[in-house]
Amino acid sequence: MTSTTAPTGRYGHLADQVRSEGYAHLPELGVSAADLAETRRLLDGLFDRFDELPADKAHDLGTGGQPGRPTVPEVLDCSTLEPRLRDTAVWAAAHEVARAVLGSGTYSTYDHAIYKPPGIGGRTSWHQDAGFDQVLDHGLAIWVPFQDTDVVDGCMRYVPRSHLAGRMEHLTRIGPGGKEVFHLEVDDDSAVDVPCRAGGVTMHDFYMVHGAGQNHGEHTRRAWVIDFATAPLHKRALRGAKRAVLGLRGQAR
Ligand SMILES: O=C(O)CCC(=O)C(=O)O
Repeated sequence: MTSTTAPTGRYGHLADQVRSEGYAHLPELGVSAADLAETRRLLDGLFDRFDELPADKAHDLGTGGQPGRPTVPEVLDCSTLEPRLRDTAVWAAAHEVARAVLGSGTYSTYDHAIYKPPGIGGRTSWHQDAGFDQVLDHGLAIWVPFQDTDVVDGCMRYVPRSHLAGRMEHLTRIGPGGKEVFHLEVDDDSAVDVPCRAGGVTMHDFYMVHGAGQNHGEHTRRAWVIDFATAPLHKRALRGAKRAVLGLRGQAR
C-alpha cells in the first residue's frame, strides 16, 4: 500500500500497522451510540426491502441459502441506494481514519453491508478485496459493526501479512442467487480472529486475505464496510468508467 502523504496525528499508528500487518483494529471510532443507531436505522431500511432491491444490489454471498432465507445477505452500494448514509457521523469518522491511513486524495470507492442472521448466518469466504476489483491497485476497507462482535457472532478474520503477496488468483463459485463469488482456499490456522465492539472498527488493505465467521450468536450480525482509495479527481472518473465497463462492484462512483 502506498500513501501520498506521511500519515500523522492520532491515527498514525494505524497506518503503520496496516502497512506491516495488513489490518488494524481501532476500538473507538469516536461516534456516539446515537450516531451508530441512526446509521444502523438507515441500513436496516435497505435490508427491510432486500427482496425488492435490484438483483445486482442485493444477494446472498453464502452457500446453501434458500430463496427468501439468505445465509449471508449483502447489499451493495448502500450509500447510493440510501444517500443519507453519507451525512452520518459514522461516514465522516470513517473518512477521517481512511485519510489518516492513506493520505491526501482519499475518497470512498464503494460500500456494502452484510447482515448475518443468528443461527443460519454463514461464513464469509476467504478473499482479497482486490480479487473483486481489478481496477484499484491499493486501498483500505473499514469494517463497521453495529453490535459487539465476537468470534461466536462472526467477527472478521485476517491472515496477517498476506497483503504482502499481492493480488492472488481467486476461485469462483456461483452463489444461491446466481452471483459469481470470488474466493480463496486458506488454512484457517494461519488466520487471526479480530473481535470488535460496537463503536470500534477494523480495517484492512485491499490485498489482505480475509473472511468472517458464521453467526452462532443470538442476534443479527450487522456490519457496514466502506472502501477507500486515493486518486486525483480526473483519475477517479476514469476508474469509475473502467469499473462500469468491467461490471465491477463500486461502478456507481
Ligand atoms: O462482514 C463480513 O462478513 C465480511 C466483510 C468482508 O469480507 C469484506 O468487506 O470484504
